[in-house]
Amino acid sequence: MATVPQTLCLVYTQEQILLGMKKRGFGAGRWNGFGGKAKADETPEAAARRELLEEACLTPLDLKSRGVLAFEFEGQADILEVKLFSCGHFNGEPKETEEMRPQWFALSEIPYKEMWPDDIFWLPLVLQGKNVEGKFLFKDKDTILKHNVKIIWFPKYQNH
Ligand code: 95L
Repeated sequence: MATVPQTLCLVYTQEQILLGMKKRGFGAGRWNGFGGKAKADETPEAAARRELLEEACLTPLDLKSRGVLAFEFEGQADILEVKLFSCGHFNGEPKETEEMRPQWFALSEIPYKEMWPDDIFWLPLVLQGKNVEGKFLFKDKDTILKHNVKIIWFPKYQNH
């Protein structure tokens, strides 16, 4: 039984969110945030920056820590511990890579039905400015058996 450290970065503005269509590997065919496995000796922040550059060709200018999500899959010993980040300003232009095809979506038109099924439980909270701590037990990649999401930080003021 091991905890696998991962990162996930949500790139969004007041109007839009950038998602990537995963072209291969785990989660292929779904609109994802940008992220992946942290390397040994790499801080979560460094891993999040590296993955955003590798997967979308963007350098974040205001990376913020937004909480943590734990994913357990039935019958698998490993638990994915995903450190969540967000970014609203970046250098570069979103560019398609081997892994991801990036596309902007209006915040009112997020394609939840083509995303991981846990997203609906926590992404709206993150987009409201809240930081979250979530735990999810999956039966398979389409089926959530148990979920729990807590708000760990709530903004007093919205800084626009
Ligand atoms: N925007 N959300 C994601 O990109 C996302 C959401 N949930 C997941 C659950 C398990 C997993 F292995 C990956 C994801 C994931 N990338």
